[in-house]
Amino acid sequence: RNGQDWWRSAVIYQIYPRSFADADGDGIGDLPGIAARLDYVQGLGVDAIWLSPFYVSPQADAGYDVADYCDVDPVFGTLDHFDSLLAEAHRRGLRVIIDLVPNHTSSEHPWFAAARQSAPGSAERARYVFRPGRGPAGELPPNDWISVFGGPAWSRLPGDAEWYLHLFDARQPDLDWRNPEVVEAFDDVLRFWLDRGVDGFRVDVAHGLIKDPALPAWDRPSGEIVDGGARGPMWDQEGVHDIYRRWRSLVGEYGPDRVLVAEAWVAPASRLSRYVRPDEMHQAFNFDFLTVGWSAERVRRSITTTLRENDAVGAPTTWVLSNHDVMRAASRFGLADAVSWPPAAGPGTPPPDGALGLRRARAAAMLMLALPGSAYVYAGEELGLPDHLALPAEARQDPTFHRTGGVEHGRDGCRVPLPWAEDEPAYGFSPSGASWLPQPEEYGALSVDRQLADPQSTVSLYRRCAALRTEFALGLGTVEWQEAADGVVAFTNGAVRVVVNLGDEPVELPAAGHRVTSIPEAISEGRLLPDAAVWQW
Ligand code: TEU
Repeated sequence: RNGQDWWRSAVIYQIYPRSFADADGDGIGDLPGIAARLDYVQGLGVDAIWLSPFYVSPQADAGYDVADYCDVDPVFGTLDHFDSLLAEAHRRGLRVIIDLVPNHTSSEHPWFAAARQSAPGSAERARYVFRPGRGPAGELPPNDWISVFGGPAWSRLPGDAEWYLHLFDARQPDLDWRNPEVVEAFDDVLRFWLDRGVDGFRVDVAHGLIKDPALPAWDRPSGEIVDGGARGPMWDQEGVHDIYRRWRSLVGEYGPDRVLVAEAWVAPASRLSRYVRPDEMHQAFNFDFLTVGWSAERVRRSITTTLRENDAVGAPTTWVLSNHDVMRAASRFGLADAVSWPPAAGPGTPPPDGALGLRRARAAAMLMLALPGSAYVYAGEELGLPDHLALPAEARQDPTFHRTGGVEHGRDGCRVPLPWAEDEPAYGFSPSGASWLPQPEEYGALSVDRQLADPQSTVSLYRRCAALRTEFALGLGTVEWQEAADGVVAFTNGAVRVVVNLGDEPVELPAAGHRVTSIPEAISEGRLLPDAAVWQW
């Protein structure tokens, strides 16, 4: 596990600090809470953790609005807490990747405070994208760009002549990455954390840092997904690659084991693979896999294409089934069409079939963990948690919900604090019983203590598969497709045959010595039931 290129086959566990475990009782998870649960994480058999932002932040976007890149928000702890979490993780053989949010700062970052007080044309404003408005009195935004979170991508400070760009919330002003001062400041941020010993960075909105300098009209075809395919003059511009080449060489100074992971909503796969050319990032999230839904044909195509495009540049493929931005798999796969986009539909969407969703989520996890490359598991997925779909509006905090006036129900449902102990207040999330979002009652029966004691539970399945994945070196293997009925995905990876039934009919299985199934009753009379998966060897 400590060899070079550990990341090529790693299982990486995403921890959302607010929601993982609370040590100090304020109802918000923190770094000491994570440190106290590392035995559990290690027991899952994962290779690394990725921590979502814990930096100083007013929390307008749950920490993706950073006011100080080189310190810990008091809500999460201190730098000392970070250092001891890192040391404890490393002692257990777990690597630690942290989030880097370079596209925008918080509006409370000292740079923005300075820009606010400075005149148009000043060096303080040149770190951001300030422009005069259109219309006789500049009362219209500079162009038609809209924010990923809804509404215009431009706001004006009270009484100000200029507008500033924000691809996300108005409290997340975009930086101007053509400004060398910005570039150099981030070199220091990377070094600050690399010097402390982190194993890498997950780069937020990696496709957005450079905008077409002319800021041309977007002319977005109506109905087009805002950032899913990432077309438009603010996404996937050529200049971003210069930044990643620079970072690759900076990170390389610290040895071959430190990695960069791109969060880039870029399609098609051939375009995304440009982020993982040998002198750029090590990995990019494969959101195609996340958005194909429950269709054997689309799943096969996604696997084939992404493996091919990543092989072409020598990068490992990644597999992502969930994260803190999308509906949890156990709910998503239970939606009527099981299509996972849009990821967080609004109140009008018919509720998912929870039992079906969980069955499919377990099968999908077995599919993902059987594939070569690197797999990302969002904390709570290993418990088969559903989204909290019934959160009351007043509890919801995600700007997506508020900026769309509730048209999108936002991402709070997948961010509800984890249940650790069925019989404790807040299901063991916090010693005080507090929880920043209310937990649904069904989380009790899904709590960690109960699942660890049950060999048939979802967490037991994850642990078993992660161990077998290591034993059979599946992460470094190759996919050989097998002849299969309609609706069925079947392949071998080394000694292991993998069959996933995404169709409506049971399918015949060849006999084999050993097997793991996604649910205990997956196989009946030698046939694999719909919505089930098996590994045989
Ligand atoms: O998300 C980037 C992004 O493009 C998201 O808008 C994503 O497409 C969407 O959430 C899918 O529903 C990153 C972070 O993961 C997200 O939590 C932040 O809100 C966002 O950047 C801004 O920093």
